[in-house]
Amino acid sequence: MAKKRALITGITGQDGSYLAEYLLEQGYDVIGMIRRSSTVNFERIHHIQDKVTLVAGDLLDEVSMIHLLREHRPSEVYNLAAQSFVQTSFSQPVFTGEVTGLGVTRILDAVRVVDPGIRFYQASSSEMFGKVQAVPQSETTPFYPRSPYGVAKLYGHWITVNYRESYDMYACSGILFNHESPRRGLEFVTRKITNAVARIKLGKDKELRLGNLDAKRDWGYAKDYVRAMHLMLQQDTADDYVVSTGETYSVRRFCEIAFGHVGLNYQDYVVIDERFYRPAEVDLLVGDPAKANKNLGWKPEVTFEQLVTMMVDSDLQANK
Ligand code: NAP
Ligand code: G4F
Repeated sequence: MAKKRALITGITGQDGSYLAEYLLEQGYDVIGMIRRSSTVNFERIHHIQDKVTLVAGDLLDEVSMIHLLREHRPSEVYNLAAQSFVQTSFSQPVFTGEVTGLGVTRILDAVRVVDPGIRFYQASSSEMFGKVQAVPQSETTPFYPRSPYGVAKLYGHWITVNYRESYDMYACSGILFNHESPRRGLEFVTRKITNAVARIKLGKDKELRLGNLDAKRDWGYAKDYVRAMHLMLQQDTADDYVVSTGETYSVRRFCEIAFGHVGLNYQDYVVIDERFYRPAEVDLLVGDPAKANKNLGWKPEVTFEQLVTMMVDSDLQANK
């Protein structure tokens, strides 16, 4: 049987790197789309760089994607690329709309033009639930985004549904709740905390400045979540799925466990800093993963506590 071939946009990101590893394990040819920059940023994929094909393209440029789809002919496309940091979306709302919102139309349309038979995954987000209209949130919960990022993701979600319904394309939207790992960017709160815990423990820093400690998130492990992305594209019919753990914890609780893991009390080190508050906050996210569980047979394997301690241990090693 011919090898399956997948294109991943955002392969240099946290999820892209785990998904590439997973698809290689499943026997896929993996094509990774990277955008041009003056320096390479392959830290997350350097260990698999010789096993994947990296090609230049940008979500801002539909022509680049038409060319690379024509040349590489993937059977599956995973659109993970985005301006993904919520805080930045408040200071760069138009750019975020261009990449995270309209970028989805550009790649979907490139797929439609080149081969509408290509299966398509869109990285949608629990940020779309924003000011939540129900607890827990499921595929039928109404959306109410609270940031330019959330609004852009909502556009990406609906355009994916629209292309599925208009052109009979196999296009899925995965509504993923927060997922973290030792490869998480340092600007996101989990990695910011675990990196600071390591540096404080090693005597390199004295304090950690954070914003809202009372925000609650449904945090899972990124490696578990990329399995769900792949499963969504292996079904008889395309559909949308919530992917989450079903548990929620505050940023404060994350701090407690992370500092506690190295024998410290977070209250001695965390300083509240207004700069890290957002103009509009998402107070509580907790997803209901029942549909993914039932239809895809998907379940997370790593618990919240295992996730926090894994990230602290990794940052202790990296900061030595
Ligand atoms: P990430 O680490 O921030 O990675 C984003 C990726 O997008 C990077 O590879 C980045 O490339 C690429 N990118 C940005 N702008 C681009 C452009 N104009 N053209 C091509 N590539 C571009 O994000 P992540 O955490 O892996 O998340 C993956 C996707 O899932 C994102 O769409 C995110 O919004 C969504 N999501 C994430 C979570 C989560 O908790 N992690 C939850 C729900 C949804 P560079 O390396 O060149 O910057
Ligand atoms: O780690 P965060 O920046 O993630 P956020 O905003 O939930 O977004 C992440 O998850 C989304 C899925 O729901 C993704 F779509 C998105 O791409 C991204 O991956 O912030 C989490 C919470 C927020 O409530 C924030 O206000 O932590 C709070 N927080 C408190 N102090 C902080 C800080 N967040 C950051 N980044 N930095 C702080 O100092």
